[in-house]
Amino acid sequence: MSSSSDPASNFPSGYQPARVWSADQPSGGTFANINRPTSGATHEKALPRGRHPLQLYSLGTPNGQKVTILLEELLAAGHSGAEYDAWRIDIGKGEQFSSGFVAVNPNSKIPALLDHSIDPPIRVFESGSILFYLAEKFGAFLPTEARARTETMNWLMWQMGSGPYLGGGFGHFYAYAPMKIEYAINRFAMEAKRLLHVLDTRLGQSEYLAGDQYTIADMANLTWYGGLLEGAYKAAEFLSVQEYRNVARWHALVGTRPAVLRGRKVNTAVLPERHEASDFDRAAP
Ligand SMILES: N[C@@H](CCC(=O)N[C@@H](CS)C(=O)NCC(=O)O)C(=O)O
Repeated sequence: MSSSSDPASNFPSGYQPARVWSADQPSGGTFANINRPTSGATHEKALPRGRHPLQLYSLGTPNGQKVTILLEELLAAGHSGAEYDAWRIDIGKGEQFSSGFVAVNPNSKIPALLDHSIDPPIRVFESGSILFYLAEKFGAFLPTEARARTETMNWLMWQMGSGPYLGGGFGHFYAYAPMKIEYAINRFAMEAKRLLHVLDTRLGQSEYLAGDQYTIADMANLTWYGGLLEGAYKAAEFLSVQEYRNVARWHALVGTRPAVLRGRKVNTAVLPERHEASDFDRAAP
């Protein structure tokens, strides 16, 4: 007899899960064709290398933009050692599964960074780890005083933990999934709005997330939550994003910084690769 706690009790008609899942089950939808249930390289290919010590392998998505925002902010603040080459990794074509990329990030996701200023080079993966690494390396956008530093890391880790609910949960089921599932959309819309409210409440207490200083925590959160205000997943009306006044204030403050605007262009269609500051002059508007 089935019960509400029995997972077999409520499947759509015609669908009975196999006793043991296998990868040939149809899933469809955006990104389905590049997914596998295993990790590792699918093909041999070395990564390109430019002339700067920092080599970034990325794409202009919210996770990628966090890093290029920080690099542009570092350069704007006079840290010339933050010059970088940003190579575009086309995740739709499976470039994250090349042997070169996997050696830098065994998780096959952008962004990934190689720092050649140290021999042998240091690899850095996970966008939060890259932000922390660069902020520490250059002593910028990460306060040294314990309370502000910890608050920065709190909000950075909060973003890293909540991002998958926003993107992989809400964004996936609302915008990308090939069939719209009411239960999934309601579950993750609830969570997306709860997260927006957490952010809005915090930004009602201080100018920036960590207090009175602009930090890597703002950069990490801007591309995701600012992105929602800008219409990510075409969900601004659905989530009533205009309700979050403090988020809107912060978005206007941080999102219009020249370095932020530059960083958000890198590895997108308007500027597929970035090797020099002058590349922005040639970027499509
Ligand atoms: N937790 C990771 C997530 C990175 C991530 O999900 N990257 C996506 C693009 S935003 C990706 O590379 N997807 C390719 C794939 O799933 O194969 C981070 O913050 O760096």
